Amino acid sequence: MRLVLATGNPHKVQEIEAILSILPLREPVEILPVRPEGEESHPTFLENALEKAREGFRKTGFPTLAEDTGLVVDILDGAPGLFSARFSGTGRSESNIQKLLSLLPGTSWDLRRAHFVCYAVYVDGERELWARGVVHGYLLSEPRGTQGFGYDPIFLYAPLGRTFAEIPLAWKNRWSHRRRAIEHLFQQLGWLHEGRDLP
Ligand code: ITT
Repeated sequence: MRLVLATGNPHKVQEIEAILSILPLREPVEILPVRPEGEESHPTFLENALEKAREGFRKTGFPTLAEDTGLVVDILDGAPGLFSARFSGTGRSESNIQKLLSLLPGTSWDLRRAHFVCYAVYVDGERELWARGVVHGYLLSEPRGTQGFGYDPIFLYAPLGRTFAEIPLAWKNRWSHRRRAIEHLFQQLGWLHEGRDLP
């Protein structure tokens, strides 16, 4: 089956292809990336994801998957949140990270709680379905690791004691917000064999 993926972010394409390769799909899914043109100006992640998915379906006529993701920091009232991509105004991850670190008020772990949230949406002209995935962690005071993208180098996944940039993609995909959202979405669609142990 062909599934359009409405995103302009090549890292997401790579991650989602890898996630699909580990899910117990009833039939193979071929990803077709299409770049959305909308502004992501809605007040919620869900509405932003919905707009991207609807646009992908409108342009291609194929069932479309889109997702909107953000890093949510409790002590900063949820920032960078919806503004995760353009937090520093440059669009560069290094600058976004530096701005975020400069805003953190202290070093205690309690002040450094954060989570990634991902809303994944599926649109096919008849159905519009969505699912949410979350992963909790802590922000380090300096980036560590070279894998992943975006805020991964400062996002410490506590059970491993490593950042998402210090582990292989296959590991990130076991626990990530994106994996959880997509797996739940595909369960709703009935695309997964049930009852199998997943990696
Ligand atoms: P599309 O909207 O075209 O899909 P985007 O890069 O604008 O791509 P989002 O708005 O969903 O995607 O994501 C906002 C930013 O959040 C993104 O640019 C990254 O900096 C960061 N981000 C998203 N997913 C991430 C992940 O898994 N790990 C680290 N940072 C992530």
